[in-house]
Amino acid sequence: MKVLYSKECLLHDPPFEILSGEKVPYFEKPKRLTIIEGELKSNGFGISEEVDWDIDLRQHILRVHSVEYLDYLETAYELWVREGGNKIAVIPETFPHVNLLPAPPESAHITNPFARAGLFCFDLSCPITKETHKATLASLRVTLTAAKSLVVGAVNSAFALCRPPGHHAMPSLCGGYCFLNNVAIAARFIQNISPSAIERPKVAILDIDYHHGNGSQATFYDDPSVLYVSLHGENDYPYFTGSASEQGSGKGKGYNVNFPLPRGITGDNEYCDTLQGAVAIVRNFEPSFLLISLGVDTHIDDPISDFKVTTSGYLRIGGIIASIDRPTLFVMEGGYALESIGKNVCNVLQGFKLQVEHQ
Ligand code: Q9C
Ligand code: ZN
Repeated sequence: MKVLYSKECLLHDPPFEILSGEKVPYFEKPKRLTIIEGELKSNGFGISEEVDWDIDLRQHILRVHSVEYLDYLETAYELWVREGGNKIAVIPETFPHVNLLPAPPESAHITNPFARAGLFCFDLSCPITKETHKATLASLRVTLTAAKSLVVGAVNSAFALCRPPGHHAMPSLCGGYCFLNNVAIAARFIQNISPSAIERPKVAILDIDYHHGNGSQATFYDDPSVLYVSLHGENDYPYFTGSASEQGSGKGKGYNVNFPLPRGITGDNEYCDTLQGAVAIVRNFEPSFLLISLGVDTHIDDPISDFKVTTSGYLRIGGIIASIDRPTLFVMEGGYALESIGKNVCNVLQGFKLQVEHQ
């Protein structure tokens, strides 16, 4: 298991977010990463900070995100401050709600930085600070470096220890602490750098973050070459996606599978039973590569989520994922219980390793 990490991921550090109408300290903190790093180190995992500077991020980002959105992420902070916005961070104040509009907005013509803050974002959990984009690019570089080592066959499994996370980020929207969709970009990256012998290798994304990965789902909704399977809290954030009836469209019909699970009562046994079913679907797809959106916000102590998975439950979860038996890239997503986040992530990887050695 190769673990990739970059200190630049720590640069994104907004002081607050608005949660349930309250101004609270930002949950998606840099400390999450340093705690996990420490725990992995004390459990014998080697951690590499050798990111691959040859990877042209822009080219790969633009396979998933729009050029207008990338331009927004690059310039939002500067233009916002220049127009008198607060120096701490860009935070939207108006959203182009569908019922507010006579017609869809022509984003290229909307230049007011306050309007753009709402145009390219769907909630209040993505403040853009001066350093946000630098950290976002570092997070993606960590992910793609790890993906590359899988594709070239240097390793059979890797973990991208990175933040900000990605699975809520849409082609032209940030939201849910996410700016660039690391896993989605990695899926396209893998398909494009794989040796031409295998035409467009099939990639499966298994999303075990507590929240539905609306951005990953949207990116591949009509694409049968990328299977998206998610387990998540039913009717919880991001609220408008994640039902079992969302199964893909056109050629992609059947290649999007959602498992919403009940809030408040889903513990290790219920979770692992459903995960076994999800894993059977992934195996049946016969992907060349497996990407795991690894969130540990399913933990019983998570402050913003509502499942009851225990720290030892993550050992089982890792083992079940290993039974898919494909080259596997874990990419860090959510998880906000700081006292247990290190052990929880470590247990997924340990459970995976133990099962791999066993089979
Ligand atoms: N009551 C990830 O885990 N606020 N993002 C939700 C719920 C945003 C979570 C409020 C949560 C985003 C990557
Ligand atoms: Zn989450």
